[in-house]
Amino acid sequence: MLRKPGSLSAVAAFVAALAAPAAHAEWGLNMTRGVTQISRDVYSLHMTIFWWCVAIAVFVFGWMVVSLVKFRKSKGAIPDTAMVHSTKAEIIWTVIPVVILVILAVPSARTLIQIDDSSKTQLSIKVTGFQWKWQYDYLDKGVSYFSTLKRDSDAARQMNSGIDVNGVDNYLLDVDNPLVVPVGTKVRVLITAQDVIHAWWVPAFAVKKDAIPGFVNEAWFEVDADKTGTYRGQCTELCGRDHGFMPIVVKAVSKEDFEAWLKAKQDEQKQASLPAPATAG
Ligand SMILES: [Cu+2]
Repeated sequence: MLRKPGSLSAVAAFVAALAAPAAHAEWGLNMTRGVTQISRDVYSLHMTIFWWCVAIAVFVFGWMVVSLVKFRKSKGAIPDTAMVHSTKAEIIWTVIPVVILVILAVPSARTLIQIDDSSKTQLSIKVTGFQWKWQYDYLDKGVSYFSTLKRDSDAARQMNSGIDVNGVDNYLLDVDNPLVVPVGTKVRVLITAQDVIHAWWVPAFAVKKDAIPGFVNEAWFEVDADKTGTYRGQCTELCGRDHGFMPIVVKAVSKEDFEAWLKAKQDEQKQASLPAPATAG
């Protein structure tokens, strides 16, 4: 027996995971459905195209297998030398794929246009990638800060640290200062870098953009009004030694909570920029 024990159950689990949408999040086999309209559009596009591919594969391989079995040599099949060219067949196998491509191109183009439409944004944040951290700059709000891998993760990742990483919450996926955004608000992110190329990626928002020194790339997202929560991402452009240690954490909060947070942050940063009080003596 060549088959490894359990391989059948692995196949069954794989099929079950494909069939049950709820399993996707846990298994991470499929795309994230996300918490923005764009991310859901991207997901449904992905699924539509996936099922078209499945149908095409079933048809093409089905036809192939049937032909192989039905017209095999042992059954006395003789190669057809007369029909080496058929204009009719060529037209059919050209027109059908063209029609399928057009059917898929229309919703794809519509979504692409939406992804690029960063008009009427209500809040702009400049995101700058560094080796190996992120800087968030709330434009015209006077708030700017760095977001770095959280201390406990950083300590645990050190060679021979002796710390069990399983005991660290959100190991390598947590930061000291997360990006805070309001839900139900169209947020524009202007993405750039200071040293090498990084990429800012938050799967739940379907946002993934290169951060390139000297360039400003634009993206936007609007978290559903009822989807407050913490969303995580990572740098997705190999940017050097600590590429794996510059995660992204976005906290989506209610508009009121965001205003309160922004106010507190503005006061804190104003305070920090004041000259130090003269010491007595
Ligand atoms: Cu990076």
